[in-house]
Amino acid sequence: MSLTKSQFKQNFKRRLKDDLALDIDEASYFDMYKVLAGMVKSAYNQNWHHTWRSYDQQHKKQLYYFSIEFLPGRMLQSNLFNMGWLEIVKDGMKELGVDFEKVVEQENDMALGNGGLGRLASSFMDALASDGYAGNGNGIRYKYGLFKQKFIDGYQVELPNNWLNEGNVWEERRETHSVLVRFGGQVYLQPKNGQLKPVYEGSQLVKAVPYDTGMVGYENGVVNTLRLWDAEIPEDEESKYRTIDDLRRVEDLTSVLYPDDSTEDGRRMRIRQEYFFVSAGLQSILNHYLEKYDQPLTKLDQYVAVHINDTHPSMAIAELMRLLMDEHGLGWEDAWQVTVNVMSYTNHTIMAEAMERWDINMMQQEVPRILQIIQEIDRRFVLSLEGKYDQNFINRTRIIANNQVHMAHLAIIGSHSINGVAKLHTELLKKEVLHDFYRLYPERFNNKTNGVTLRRWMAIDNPRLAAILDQEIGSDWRKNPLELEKLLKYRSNNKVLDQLIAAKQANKRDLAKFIKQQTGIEVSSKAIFDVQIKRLHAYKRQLLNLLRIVKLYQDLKANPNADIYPRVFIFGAKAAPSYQYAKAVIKCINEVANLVNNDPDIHDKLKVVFLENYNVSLADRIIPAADVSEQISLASKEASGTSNMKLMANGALTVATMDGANIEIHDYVGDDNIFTFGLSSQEVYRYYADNSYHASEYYENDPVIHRVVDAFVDGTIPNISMEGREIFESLVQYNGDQFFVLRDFESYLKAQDKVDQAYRNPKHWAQMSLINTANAGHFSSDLTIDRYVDDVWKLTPNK
Ligand code: 9GP
Repeated sequence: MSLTKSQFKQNFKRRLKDDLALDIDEASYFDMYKVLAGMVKSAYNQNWHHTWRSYDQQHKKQLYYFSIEFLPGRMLQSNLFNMGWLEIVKDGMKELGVDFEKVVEQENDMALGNGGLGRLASSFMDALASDGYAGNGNGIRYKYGLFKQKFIDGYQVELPNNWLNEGNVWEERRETHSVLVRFGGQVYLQPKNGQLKPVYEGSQLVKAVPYDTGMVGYENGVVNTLRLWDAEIPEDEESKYRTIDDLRRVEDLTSVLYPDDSTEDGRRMRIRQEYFFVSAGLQSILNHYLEKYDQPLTKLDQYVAVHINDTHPSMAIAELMRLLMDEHGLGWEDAWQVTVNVMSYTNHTIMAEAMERWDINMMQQEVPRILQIIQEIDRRFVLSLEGKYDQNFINRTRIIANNQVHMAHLAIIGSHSINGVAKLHTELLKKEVLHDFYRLYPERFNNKTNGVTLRRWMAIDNPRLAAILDQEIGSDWRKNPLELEKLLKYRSNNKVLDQLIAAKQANKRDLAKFIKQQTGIEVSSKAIFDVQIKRLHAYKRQLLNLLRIVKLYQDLKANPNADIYPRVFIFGAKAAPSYQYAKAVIKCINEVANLVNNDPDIHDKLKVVFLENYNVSLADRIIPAADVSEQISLASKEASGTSNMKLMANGALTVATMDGANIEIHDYVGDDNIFTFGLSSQEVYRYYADNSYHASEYYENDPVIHRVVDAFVDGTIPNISMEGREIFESLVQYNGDQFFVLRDFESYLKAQDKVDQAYRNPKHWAQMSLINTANAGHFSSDLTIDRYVDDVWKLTPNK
């Protein structure tokens, strides 16, 4: 896919004419985006074709990564980069007098995810292709994806994210690969040719149509496939869709990500969505396998691996059993063996509310045959334990209990590999959360610490940093991330440190400009840019950060000359629409921002900026400019975190609890290059065991905490009478403060004081920052993928 600058300019102008009948001075930025993306796609299409043909010809084992979320973000720049075209196009555009950034900004984020889970799935897509493995994605083509967040009077308001409005240049509708997915009705079993076969009555078929997007590998000619499914009414079933409700139930299948699960309708829709993409994905895998590989289904596990990303796709286990038995005539034992060998599962959280359990009646109504199969898996599981384990153990581990289907249990029992996403998380799974299962299947448990696409977060998003790296250590770090360690040699090199300082300053100026444009808030790039970007959740403790901001505000009001190094607090976070508490925190942050930013006593010492609609393209802008990375979840609660990795790679220093992957970051950079604080996970578990944490005691006995928490109800922070009260009460009750915010507050203040002091010595700060960047290679998703490939999926690289 080689291209020279003059070829690019010529082709670009010609395509503008051929496709849109426009000269360059007549074209809008959106026209240019469409034409450029079209050029990129036609250029990689040949490789795409060649890649899947070669997998088929070589009968390569293929991985299918099933995920309810994918978050590729904008794809134009990353595709250009992976094809080796980015610099040529940037230069060419400049010579054509076109502002390339404006072209890039025309692309709507492909925002089919909520946070770390979806972004991880997309970084795995990039790494699989870049490492040359046959790995594909399988998910849902949501029409609206995750909502668009707006702040109105400081409140989060959710708007539909109509990302497909202007079309999606990257996708390809593959009508001929459509399959039918069956919902509802009654099912009973009838003997047929010596086997029991299901007979369906009153069920409805939905047509699943795949839309494929090429996943371009980094400079290696590999293009894998992300397959996202849309739901339509099948042509010859139209007569069965008579009511508006019927129509809507099909449309809604692919409307939004995470329908509100606080209502029965929402939960029902989630079950339908999960079954829809799982069934469609597995049918298309089997169709392809039988047609192109022409091998018996008993050998499926030699050629196919299916990965269950979090519990949402767990029904894949029952669905593969159904397909193998009902559609292809395998007996239970053969089907089960193949299924367990094909399936593997990653757990991404220990938060109980995220471990899905579905009401058995609802499953009976929506997916009756799947429920039958799950009941049989459960019956056999219980049978296998009887006599060996006591009844309590059996009740704790079985799939169906108290009229609920425990989806994580299904995933564990039906997979050959179960992994957590950071060392601590995997240990907690083994010792606490999934301990019973660890006793049953110790050999299935393994750790795979997450990783991030360093090429995107460093080379594309932070060209200033990348230029310094390329000049000092060469550019191989893009392919071999551990090369970044070579940077350590320059930790005392003043020239390099000065360059790093200058690059960060320039990135901060860019972000300051963007903040001004978006919010009207003026921030100084000389201040510390202190960043917390992640989903809004009580366990992530944005509130801890906010309490400290309130304390600093109170300190400055009491003494306007207090020696506080100027700081800009930057937040980006969405709260789930039905999560009232998280929304209350958003409102409070916004009101504190109003208060602090407009108080003349504060001068420029504190600024608080909450950027709306946090998504991948906003992260692309914020991360290169961060000085401080807030990773302050209660120890044990954050499975891994991935913003911690992106931020350290870009030289931000982490303020960290010993949680998730923070622990591994700490191990690599060493005590002196990270600011740790707070309870350890063992201490948290000890508190749970003896029930001895009483938040009210901290409120009563610590005057600083008292004063700060009172600010939420005494009028110090205006316009938060309801939300302030909610937060106040959650904190000060005897057994309140579920996430130990007050317990960790003092220790957090001390860590932040160290940050304040350390930043005053720019050279030393730059050294610490360099050490973080140099160690970031360990958190590359390329390496994480290598470990999945070797231990779990057993793939071989493409030649
Ligand atoms: O909360 C975890 C986060 O810690 C992790 O980094 C990410 C990717 O593994 O998954 C998140 N989990 C979820 O979004 C839901 O389980």
